[in-house]
Amino acid sequence: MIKALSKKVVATAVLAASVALVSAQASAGDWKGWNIHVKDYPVSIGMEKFIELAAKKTDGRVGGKVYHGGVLGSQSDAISQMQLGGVDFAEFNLGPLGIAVPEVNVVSLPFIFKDMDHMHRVMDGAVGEKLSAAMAKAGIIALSWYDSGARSFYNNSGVVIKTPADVKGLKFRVMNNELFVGMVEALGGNATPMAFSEVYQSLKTGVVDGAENNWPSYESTNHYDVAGNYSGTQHLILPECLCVSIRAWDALSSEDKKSVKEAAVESAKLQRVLWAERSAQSKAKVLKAGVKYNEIKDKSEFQAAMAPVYAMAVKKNPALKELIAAIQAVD
Ligand code: GTR
Repeated sequence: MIKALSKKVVATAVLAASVALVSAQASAGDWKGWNIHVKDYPVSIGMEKFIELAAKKTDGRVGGKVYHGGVLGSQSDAISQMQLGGVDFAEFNLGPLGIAVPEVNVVSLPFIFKDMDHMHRVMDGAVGEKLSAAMAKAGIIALSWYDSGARSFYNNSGVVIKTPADVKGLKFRVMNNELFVGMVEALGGNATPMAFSEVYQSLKTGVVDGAENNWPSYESTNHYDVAGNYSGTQHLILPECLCVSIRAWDALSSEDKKSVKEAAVESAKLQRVLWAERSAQSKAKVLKAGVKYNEIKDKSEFQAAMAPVYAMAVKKNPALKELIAAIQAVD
């Protein structure tokens, strides 16, 4: 009896707390935006543009603030926060998002995209729509796709990576997703998932020998200062998304939804232009600072080594098979 009563008391308290949480949520004019990047990064400028346009197009019914530089936590924290209602909009890399939305893992398969243009065609087409639908089921509404270039390995051990054999024995930081651990292991290296904010220190103190990222992130985080060998493996071309929480989205009228979507698409157009510019600038800056860069023209050995990663992904989630075929069918 006492047990039953206390259960009821707990249930009532939980209900009260969640009602309080819901009512404490931001109104549409006061959205909280999560961003991992520094303020002058293409993603950051795109997000500012998005919220500015959204306000303009909805006569101020939608508005908010972008918190740059990861001050609201890591991407993994922000995904949970978005699902719980603590974050209203965000710009996520689809790599770590695969943990919350398994279908999204298809874009984290190394070399799945031929190049940036191919990735754009896929994401702006039917596969992009399927991934959006899967994300919506997880409480995350993808409004537009942002660029993040191609990721390559860099290290602080003076190793010039030309073939998979060169990766052997090196320890790399990867983003939070077991597929990325599998990717490095398939090349004979070791991998440690770690938050973005911890990578600089880990490279500096030798906790890891290297990491992998695109030119702008390699430059904006100063990783190039502590890991000066950059090898152009270009193993991952990961799209990013500008997203809003389903709670924030559902609270909008259909007219405002249309305006917010338009704002997001316009901001993505700007972000893609800024991305291309920043990539060239970042590359030039790090090369000038003394980074040793080697291009890898023939990537076929790296591609071939990825077969176990594809096998692992499909074994875990057979639905990926169809999505892989759909991506490969896009010219
Ligand atoms: C960047 C990406 C971030 C984050 C980061 C990382 O290129 O834009 O969202 O994923 O890489 O390596 O953690």
